[in-house]
Amino acid sequence: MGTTVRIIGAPMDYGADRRGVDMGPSAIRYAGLADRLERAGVDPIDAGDLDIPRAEERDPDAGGPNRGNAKFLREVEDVCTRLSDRVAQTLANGEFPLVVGGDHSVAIGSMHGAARDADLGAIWFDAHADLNTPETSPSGNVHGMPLAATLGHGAFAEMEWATAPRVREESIAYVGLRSIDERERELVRESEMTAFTMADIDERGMTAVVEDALDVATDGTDGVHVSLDLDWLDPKAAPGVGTPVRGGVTYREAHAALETVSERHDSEGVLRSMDVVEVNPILDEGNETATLGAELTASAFGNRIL
Ligand code: Z70
Ligand code: MN
Ligand code: MN
Ligand code: MN
Repeated sequence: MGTTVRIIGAPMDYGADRRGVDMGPSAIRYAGLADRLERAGVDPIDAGDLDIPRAEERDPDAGGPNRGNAKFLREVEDVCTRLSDRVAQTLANGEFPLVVGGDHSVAIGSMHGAARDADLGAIWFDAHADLNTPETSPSGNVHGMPLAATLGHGAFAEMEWATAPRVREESIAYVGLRSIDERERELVRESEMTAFTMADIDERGMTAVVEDALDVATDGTDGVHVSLDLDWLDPKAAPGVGTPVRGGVTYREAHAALETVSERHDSEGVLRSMDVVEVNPILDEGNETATLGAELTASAFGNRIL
């Protein structure tokens, strides 16, 4: 019997400036996510979407005393608290949680849930470092903060719903970093996280870099969370994202990366949870980015050419 993969839709767009990522879960489903997973050899169950009120009905400036510059922090807290419960429940049932976003702030909830009963490593496939806090964020967008939240940086230290004490800096690896704020650069340099930039991929090749990232995320942990932000890819391959950044990974490199993850999972059972985020169907061309999100997820679960 194959792994049961529970698809949890999180159509949240509180964390980003441009509307549209809330349609990501629909677009990724329409691109055949469940069928592709089935062909990859796992048993998908679509658990539907979390209930998420529209941003227009909410006040971006509401939220606790440490809200700083973070927009919709109260709403993000509400969604991530429910998502964390869902992810933890899914794991307790012996199923694999696959969170489909939504903007990247959903990762706060997925990691919080996945790290309740396990020391969790993480691989962050993203153009961005996502290490801002309510104090340091230049945009106030929480999708630029999920790793800071998980690690309990700045005001997040007081937010139990966000911080996951069992995720440690030394178990986190970035792959494909290329757009980083000045304060984030200092933090990444000072931290014990491992950062593989686009330059590392150019120099060493995707497969070697992802093997190293897997070593980092599996060393001393009980499992790995894979967080796939579609803006990791070059805008030519993935135009439908809120924050396109030139010079990203190619279609083929991306598949090679997720195939490398899946090969390690086949031999060592390392994967624990995953999210696929930041698909914006309004900005997409022919649902291409959503399709790529579905394809890459299937690659992570063992889909192969032959
Ligand atoms: C910038 C900020 C970001 C995603 C953009 C951008 C962060 N560092 N994250 N797109 N997914 O506003 O914090
Ligand atoms: Mn991100
Ligand atoms: Mn990003
Ligand atoms: Mn341990």
